[in-house]
Amino acid sequence: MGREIVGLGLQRFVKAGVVHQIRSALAAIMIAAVAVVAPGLTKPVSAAPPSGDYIVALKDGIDATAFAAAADARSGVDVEQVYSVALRAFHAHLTGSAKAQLAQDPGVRFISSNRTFKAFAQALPTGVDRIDGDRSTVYAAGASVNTPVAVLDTGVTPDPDLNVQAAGQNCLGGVGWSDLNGHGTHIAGIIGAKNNADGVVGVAPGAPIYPIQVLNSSANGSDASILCGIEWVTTVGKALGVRVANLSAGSFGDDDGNCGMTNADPIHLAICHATAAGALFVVAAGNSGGAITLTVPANYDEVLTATWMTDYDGAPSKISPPTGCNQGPDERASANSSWAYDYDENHILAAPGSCITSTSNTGGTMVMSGSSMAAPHVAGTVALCIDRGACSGTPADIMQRVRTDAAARPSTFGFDGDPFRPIVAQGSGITQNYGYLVYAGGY
Ligand SMILES: [Ca+2]
Ligand SMILES: [Ca+2]
Ligand SMILES: [Ca+2]
Ligand SMILES: [Ca+2]
Repeated sequence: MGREIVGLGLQRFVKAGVVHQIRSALAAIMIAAVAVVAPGLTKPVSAAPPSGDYIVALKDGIDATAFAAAADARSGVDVEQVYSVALRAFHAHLTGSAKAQLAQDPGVRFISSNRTFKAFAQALPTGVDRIDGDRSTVYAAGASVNTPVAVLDTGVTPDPDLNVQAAGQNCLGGVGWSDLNGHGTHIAGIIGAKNNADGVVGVAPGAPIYPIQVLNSSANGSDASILCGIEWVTTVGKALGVRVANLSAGSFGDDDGNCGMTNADPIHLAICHATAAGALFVVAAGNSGGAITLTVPANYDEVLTATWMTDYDGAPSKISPPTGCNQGPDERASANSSWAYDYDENHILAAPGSCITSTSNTGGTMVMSGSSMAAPHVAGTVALCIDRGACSGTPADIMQRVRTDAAARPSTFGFDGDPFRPIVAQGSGITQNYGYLVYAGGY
């Protein structure tokens, strides 16, 4: 029924795809010959497989693998994946009655719908220069960063300009983590492209990149795949020294201020556990143009959220948009970037996200825009800060160190929308907080 992927701490149920087809075929046969009893079948086969897609979160102390196995043996329950470390939970397809039964089980904390997560990029098109990655000690020495970063995204395609590690994880039920979209490879390049004659240079040049494929070729994922990625960070990633994870994707949801235990949010619970285990999650604010209040994980206080500002020339000067890529005025918060109300301003920073050139999954470079591109500028800065010994302590300590260093820059370093020149919505008078521009030049 279940198979443990050795060394990964993940129990994956080998059922998605093939077994479902077999079961459907079996169901068809049984419908054709109603009187036939299938000996040895411990689980009744229903005519239609359970269609409800859920995350079942379990209470502390419950053995998730054993619980999921027992649940899977019941009618109307198809377990797909089990999580034991970042949180105790499993991903399953359930019928309505099976869900109602499970909800009554004393071992169940909550059952939530398996939401869709989408990447925050636009398939359009000199951020490292703008945040002064070119002034870091590593860059000046032509050296490399040794602090690894997990990229939870569409995968990362190996490229001579990237230090992609052999270890990774496919959280979509497939094999390998090559990037068929381009989003993940582009992000990896912003974080850690090598300081050499080729391609581009990242904020943390040469940083080891662990590709964790949680988004498909259309850059969509779900609670289930994201949970698998967080589980990797908390288990294998932790053993490999991964303390920074980039997640440029999100979904609709609230921050309950209680790690998801009040509003049944498995991603929040898992991120709280992963953060307590030492990993800082750097996430994209989103491209809604509105507040991050309704976007997870951007609204969680435990993560470092990157808003998106526009810079075209790698400098605080204001120039016209380049040919073929107009993302609004230079040196302003993007009108499409999500922003924070005052109560969320203590876990945000801004970074360039417009018309960013980085590594392409098909070789060479490509241009992309979005808060997806802002987050890796911040994640790279965090890796650089840890690598140079300026950042230490808990994820919260590290987050506040890079925020404090950004805030210490003179106002001339910043942009329209930062705390020196806030953008206040006309009419409502609400301040749209984007945070200070992240600064990599001091490490
Ligand atoms: Ca510069
Ligand atoms: Ca390079
Ligand atoms: Ca919040
Ligand atoms: Ca500029």
